[in-house]
Amino acid sequence: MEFSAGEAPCRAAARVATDGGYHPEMSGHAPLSPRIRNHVILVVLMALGGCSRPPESSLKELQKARVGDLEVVLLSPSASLQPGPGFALLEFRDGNGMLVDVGTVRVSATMPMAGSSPMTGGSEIKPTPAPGRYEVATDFGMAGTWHLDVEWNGPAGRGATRLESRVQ
Ligand SMILES: [Cu+2]
Repeated sequence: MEFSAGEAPCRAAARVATDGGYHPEMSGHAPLSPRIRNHVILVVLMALGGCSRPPESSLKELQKARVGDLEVVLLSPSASLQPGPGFALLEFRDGNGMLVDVGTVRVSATMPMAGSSPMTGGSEIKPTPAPGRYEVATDFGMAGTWHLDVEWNGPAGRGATRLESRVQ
């Protein structure tokens, strides 16, 4: 949420767009493809809603889970997932932090509700040109702790894990 003093939010947004919004220290990772970068820019611009909210200067790692040799990482343009339609990235990495192609991935988003069946959220997943990196179109109906159940099946074998993430 930080941009330097005196820098107008709209200018900061332009800077995010130019940078592609990725941690420079995440070397060893393929940079976001132009298509995904545009998607991120679009989402950031939509999220700004006429530059009323400050942009994030990078994607944040929200959650990680280790399954065998694989690390499953949830990333977001903002410090947390947010209610309503949104955007996140899911990455599968090896022990050196390099992306790993895991083939077909499925994600389901549910929220346990006291006294009733779980609430279901949107979590449409699409592969990106970088094998091992997936974009997730999220849609959470309410704030709270959501479960993202992730399953994969492909070159790295078959596996599953659950990421618990705070939507706020
Ligand atoms: Cu709920």
